[in-house]
Amino acid sequence: MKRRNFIKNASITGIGLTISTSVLNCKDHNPEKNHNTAMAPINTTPIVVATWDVKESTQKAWEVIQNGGTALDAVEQGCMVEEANEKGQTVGKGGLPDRDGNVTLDACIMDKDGNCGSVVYLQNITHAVSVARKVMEETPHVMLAGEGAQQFAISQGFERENLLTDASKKAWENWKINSEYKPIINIENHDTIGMLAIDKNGDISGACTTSGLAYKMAGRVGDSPIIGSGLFVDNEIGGCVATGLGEEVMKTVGSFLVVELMRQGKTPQQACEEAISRIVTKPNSDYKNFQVGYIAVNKKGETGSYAIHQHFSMTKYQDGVNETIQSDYIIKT
Ligand code: SD4
Repeated sequence: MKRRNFIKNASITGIGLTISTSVLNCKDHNPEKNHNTAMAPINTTPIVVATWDVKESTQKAWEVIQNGGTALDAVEQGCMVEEANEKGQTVGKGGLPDRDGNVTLDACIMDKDGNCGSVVYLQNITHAVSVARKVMEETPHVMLAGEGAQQFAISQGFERENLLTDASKKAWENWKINSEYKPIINIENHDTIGMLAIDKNGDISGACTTSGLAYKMAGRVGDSPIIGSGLFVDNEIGGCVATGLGEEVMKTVGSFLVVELMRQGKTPQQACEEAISRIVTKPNSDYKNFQVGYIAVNKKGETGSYAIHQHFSMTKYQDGVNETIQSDYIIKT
């Protein structure tokens, strides 16, 4: 094993040991010891947060919660708004295709009990997040891919649709003229939607849905459907979702890292900053040329968001106010 890889692996193991020890030492995490002292929810004030400026999506999720729905219903239905929006070229219908002209979707969802479902390389079905939920609820599996995922979706009543809109086809045809293979991260407009919500019971769920990198290689899958990378939720601690260059999020298991940092006592903001710093400080990191952004919420309803570059934003619906907030970022020059 190369030394660099050895050091990386050793430090990952180190984190694992720290976590296990803290879990063992913390009586709040020991179900046996706490048998008669059920943990009261710390926060019962609903909140919805999402990556980028997606106020219609957070509005929908908020309404679901106000009408008595669960955080799980809220994140699914909130994400569905953007998946159906043909003008959004990074999610669901109208998403930009891979370099061969095929629109392929990645999505996942995770509930308060730690259940999760995911679809990767899904074609011809608009609501990837809902298929992910069906994987979670109707199968013994966590992840379905490609043709199998599509067949499963159809068996669950989803309709086959052509997801490549005229606008996205045109953009792809223009890209092909100078088709240097260089997948683009959109750092200025909205992108992959990741959403976290706390419902009236104080329970947390999250979801993430995307068409992935524009003009990616056929078969490429990013972080968005990978539990622990694009999304992670622990109902005792909080949740995190990621956007940006999925390869870099996967290499650091970003969303899981943020939740574990919150478990160790960091605020959501501090945890997001630390996770971004891990990417930027990696040896030979090419961080100047890619974007990664995280948003997080903890059990108290405190939030954080942080990115490598400027122009990342988080939309937050809390106390009846639906607003998009520019995130702080690490590269100031
Ligand atoms: C991916 N993380 O497929 C997604 C894309 C994205 O901002 O979020 N772009 O890597």
